[in-house]
Amino acid sequence: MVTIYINDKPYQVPENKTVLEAAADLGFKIPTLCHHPELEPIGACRICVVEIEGARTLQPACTTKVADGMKIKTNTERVESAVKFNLSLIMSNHPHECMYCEADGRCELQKLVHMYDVQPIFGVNVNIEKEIDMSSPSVHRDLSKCIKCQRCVRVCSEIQGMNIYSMIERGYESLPETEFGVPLYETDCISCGQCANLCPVGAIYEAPDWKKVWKMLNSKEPGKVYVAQTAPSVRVAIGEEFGMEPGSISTGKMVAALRRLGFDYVFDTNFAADLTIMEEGYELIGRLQNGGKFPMFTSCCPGWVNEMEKEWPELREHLSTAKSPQQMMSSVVKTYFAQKIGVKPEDIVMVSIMPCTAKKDEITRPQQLVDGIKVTDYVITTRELGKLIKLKGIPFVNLPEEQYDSPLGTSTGAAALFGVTGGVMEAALRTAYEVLTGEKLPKLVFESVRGLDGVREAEIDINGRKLKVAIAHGMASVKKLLREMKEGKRYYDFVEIMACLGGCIGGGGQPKSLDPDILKKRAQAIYTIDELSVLRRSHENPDIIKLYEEFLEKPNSHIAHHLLHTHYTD
Ligand code: HC1
Ligand code: SF4
Repeated sequence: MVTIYINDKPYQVPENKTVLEAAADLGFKIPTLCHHPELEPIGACRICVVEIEGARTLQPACTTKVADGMKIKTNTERVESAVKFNLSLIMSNHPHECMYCEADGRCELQKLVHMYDVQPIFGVNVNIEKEIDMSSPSVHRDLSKCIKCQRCVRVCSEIQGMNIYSMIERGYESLPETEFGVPLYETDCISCGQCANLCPVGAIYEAPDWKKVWKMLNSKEPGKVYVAQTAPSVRVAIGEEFGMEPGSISTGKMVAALRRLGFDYVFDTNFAADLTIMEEGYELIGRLQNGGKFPMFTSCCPGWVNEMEKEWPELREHLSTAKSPQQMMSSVVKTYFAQKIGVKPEDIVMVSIMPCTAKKDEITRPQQLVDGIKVTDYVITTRELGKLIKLKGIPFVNLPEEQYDSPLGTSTGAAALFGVTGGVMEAALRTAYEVLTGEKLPKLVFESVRGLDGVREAEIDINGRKLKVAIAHGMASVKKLLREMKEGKRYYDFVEIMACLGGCIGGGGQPKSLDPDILKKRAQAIYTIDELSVLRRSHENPDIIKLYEEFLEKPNSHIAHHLLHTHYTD
């Protein structure tokens, strides 16, 4: 520990901390813009400057380490006028289009400008003619709004290991660009949306499909049936859009809000996660009993599927052929459910609410069509749903709790786990173990697959066969694991991959957050949903059992393959 002085008062702090971290731990709020708790600090924006006794110039708190006896001032006039000056420099290079910007209301620059009452003293000098890159169905880029914080560059390289952007030009001309400036969709981008999630302004954002959904719900066509489905991790994050505590479980309010937005039916993607476990679990069981490609990889994360096709084509036959729960749900809705309510598949409009931008990309894949029909019509992110609810003036926090519609609304605790890294594995193991042994699991929770380490592994004994499993999340960790497997340093039977840190709870479409514990809080909420569930094994879901009896016959049947499985391309 060392002693530092903040605004003349002494404090004991750990010696390896930065001034920003130490101050935050002590409750001092230092403003930041380029800083993000997930990323290495670079001190680019100079918004977090503080006075340090003995230093000639103001120092950025994010890159300055504490030292014994250091005297720091965070609240002097000199500091405040430097912050204002730096903000007005940024403002002079940023369009003042807040009212119709995608980031309106959640823009970190907008908040700071308001807080410091900054005026545009240098005028506005922006080339707003810059073309917006809308090549990707997932992520759009309007670089006229870029404030050069480099968060997109850093998250894409440090956390995702993708290196899609690098800074070109210098000073105020500098911009995060793709190699040779090609449109994003022509690069190796996997559509994870992490760059959009960490962008503090509206320079990178999810493709705004909320506009289409808004228009559609405001002019509903007679004879059409409007259906929504909600992914496992949306319910533990959507509350943040309305100021609720991170980790709040808002399932019932979210269902109620979707009905008030105009959806005729609200179904639970978790139901389809149980269905995925049946299809993928039986695929694993089949490979174990009859032989097949090992290791087997999960296939529900579309960012991972994109990465596999682009960089690891030799693994194509190792991926489960099971479609993602999103696509299984939509396939079942436009066949089984359409028949039940007596409407044609083309008269159902299916909207998915997902924490993920790559889900927008997934639905454009030709091999996801069922009998020539696109099963999911629109994907909107958690943030976009928040926007729609606000636009409609729905009082989210005070809504009553409502239930999902039946029969595609029942789900188990195993399905809930899909929303967090390790969850698909845990859900699959619960079913694989009990089906293969014919016995109940002595302990339902697999502690060894839980946690937030980038790569985790476990060994599970099933009927004397030691099943070796691994879990990886955050594409940089995933790539490391795959490289080591390729070099023969690691061997597994079954591997779960999620492109984003934390799994879907950390998806690119989730509410933006600067809380360093955000993933832990959302993960805990997911585990709580599992613990509170009456049913905790996918194969015990009564509506899934009924679906097989009435329609799908059995897991991996011919019809199940037709509707619920896919293939991958080169
Ligand atoms: Fe996910 Fe999935 S868990 S991919 O992370 O398998 O997006 O939440 O919906 O499809 O169920 C995302 C989350 C989600 C699918 C499921
Ligand atoms: Fe990188 Fe993901 Fe952004 Fe693509 S979407 S540029 S892979 S962070």
